[in-house]
Amino acid sequence: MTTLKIPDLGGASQVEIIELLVQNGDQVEVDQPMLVLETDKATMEIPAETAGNITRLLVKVGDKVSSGDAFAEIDAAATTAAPSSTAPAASEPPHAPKTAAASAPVEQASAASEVAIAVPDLGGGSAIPVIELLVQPGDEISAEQSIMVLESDKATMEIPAGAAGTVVSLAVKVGDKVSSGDAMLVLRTQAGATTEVSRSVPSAAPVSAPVPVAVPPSRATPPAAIAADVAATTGVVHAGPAVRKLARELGVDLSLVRGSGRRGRVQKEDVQTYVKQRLQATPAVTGVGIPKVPDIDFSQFGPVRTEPLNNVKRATARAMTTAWLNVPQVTQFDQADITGLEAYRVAQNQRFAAQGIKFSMVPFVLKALAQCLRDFPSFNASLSPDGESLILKEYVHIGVAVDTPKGLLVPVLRDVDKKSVTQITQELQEKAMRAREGKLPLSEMQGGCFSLSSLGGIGGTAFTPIVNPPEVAILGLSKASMQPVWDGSAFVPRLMLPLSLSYDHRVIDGAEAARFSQKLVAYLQDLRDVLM
Ligand code: CAO
Repeated sequence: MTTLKIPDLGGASQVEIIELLVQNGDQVEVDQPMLVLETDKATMEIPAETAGNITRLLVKVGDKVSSGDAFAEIDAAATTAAPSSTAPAASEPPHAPKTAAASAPVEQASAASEVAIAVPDLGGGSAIPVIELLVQPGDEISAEQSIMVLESDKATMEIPAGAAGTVVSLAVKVGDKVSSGDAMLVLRTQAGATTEVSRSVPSAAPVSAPVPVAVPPSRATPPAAIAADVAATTGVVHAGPAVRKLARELGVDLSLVRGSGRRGRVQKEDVQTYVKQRLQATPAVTGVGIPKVPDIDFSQFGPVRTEPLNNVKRATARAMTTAWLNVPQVTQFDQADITGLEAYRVAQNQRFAAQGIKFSMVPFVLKALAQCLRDFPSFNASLSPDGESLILKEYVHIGVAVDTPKGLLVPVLRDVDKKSVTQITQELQEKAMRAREGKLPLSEMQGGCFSLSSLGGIGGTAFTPIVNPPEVAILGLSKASMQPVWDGSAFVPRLMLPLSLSYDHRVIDGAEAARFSQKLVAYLQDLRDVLM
């Protein structure tokens, strides 16, 4: 029976056990990590010095241990594994980490107070990867504040600044491998401050050696206070090397994982739970995502020039991409016989000519549309962000697409159902004019329940307007034209207005859309129903 003892911890004592990596009855190999200890600034794994069967663990999570404390009894005879030639005998003191009280190499940048701070003595470890940076240029830091986290195969350690001041620049980035003496950062120290930084530094065991890294020595400022400061300002994650390795393998950002260990420490199970939750929350995806449009140098085919898109066009591009990717949409086409309505419109234009009011077909369509939105509340609605419910709106605000020199703008006409055709006409003309002059504030383009896009003044027989989410439908108008329509006994000339109704098929069924469209056709054929 061999008693395993905590090796030399480089002067630290009463270091907390935060994880047990083995249990009674486990067969362990030489160098296999058995415990994880953590101080405020360093995490270390305590490896088995002897292979064998664990007969009794003498410690539990939360216990505090010092060098020489017994932590397990092991039956070395119970293993067939030959002891590693590199492992020290159980009776021998383990390869102990060193704690160096070193004068960190510091280059004096100039007579000014900027100094280059170097990586301190790492106790023999070299080319150790930087896994986290804890400060950034502009940060005011104290001498004890940790600058970065290094992680070797066996330990994670935070490297303190060693001098107080303002971070001018960092000489390292995540992924770099650093050794003692490498430049770490440039610091602007206060005038008169010493440019040679003496400090105690954390020392580390050689990366390959099965020994813990040493704990950084005590500092003038209570370490707990420093750690709390750093955590509060940088969101430092507390996790052992094994957990960090697992997170890296799974591509998990540890800062997003909720730690269930003491002081929020992230455990292996937390990473596994996080991954499970993410997989459950992510809908099944097929295919390989959105393929990229090829990046082609068009100048190889002939002369080209590049013009930057203005803000309006860029915003439209973003909105259309969002709509296209999020909304499964269908377009329902229809035609409304507006022969009677057109005659009425012409008559009203003559009647109101003296007042300078000129009606186009759009305000009549808006009036009929507002009534349809009252009749079919699911068209006057939005899907909740989680897609689980429909938010039905008690108001009828309609956005009208306006073609402006800068691009497409959509002023919103409020309470269209409560306004007369004359009011709608005047408001639309006024808003369209301000939109074209670039004087329409954002507030007047918000709050729409439904959109109308009229290309009737330009031409075309039909088009497929794109739903403007979170709205669930949009109506497109094309150019009205005289068509021969069969009245039951003969073809008669009728003025037909093409309607294109695009809708979000997650919310609206095809039959519902056809009924909506037919109702609109009916209202436009006889607007008296709307007025009543
Ligand atoms: N059928 C036949 N003629 C039509 C018509 C239709 N559906 N719609 C409009 N017209 C006629 C008008 O009566 C007017 O004729 P007159 O000058 O002889 O009276 C002429 O076309 C021009 O109308 P207009 O476009 O100036 O005015 P409007 O009220 O019809 O439309 C507005 C207002 C703001 C919708 C429109 O000016 C506009 O900007 N349309 C473009 C919208 C757009 O770009 N949509 C695409 C968005 S991407 O989906």
